[in-house]
Amino acid sequence: MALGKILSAGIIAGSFLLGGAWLVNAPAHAQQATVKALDTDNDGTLDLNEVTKAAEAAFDRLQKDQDETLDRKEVGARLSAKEFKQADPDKDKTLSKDEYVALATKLFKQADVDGEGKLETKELRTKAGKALLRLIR
Ligand SMILES: [Ca+2]
Ligand SMILES: [Ca+2]
Ligand SMILES: [Ca+2]
Ligand SMILES: [Ca+2]
Repeated sequence: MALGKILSAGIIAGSFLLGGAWLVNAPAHAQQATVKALDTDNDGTLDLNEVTKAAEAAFDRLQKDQDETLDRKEVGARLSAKEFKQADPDKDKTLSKDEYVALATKLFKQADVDGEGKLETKELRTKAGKALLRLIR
């Protein structure tokens, strides 16, 4: 077999392997799927407008008893006890929609390391970015 042929066979086998690895890693891409669903203008990043809308939608979805606030139970694993406390400045032990959106906005600003007003994939992988995604998906 000519060297060229062996090489190209190797490259083809290699790309099959890479393709397989990508499929195996698919759950890790769930984050990208989330971003895609929230990225309404399809520019590949999340801006504050998109994040705010997603936070409001998540709030409506989570608050099942329709009392217009989220209690610890409704928030579930999205926030730790400490995070919940910090997000509740009026200390009524529930989060209003304003408090929920304010928290999302705060995390957005923390995650936007370069401060250009958009979160890219890399920034969504930071601690604040992950916390934000938990909150809004
Ligand atoms: Ca966008
Ligand atoms: Ca409620
Ligand atoms: Ca509150
Ligand atoms: Ca950014």
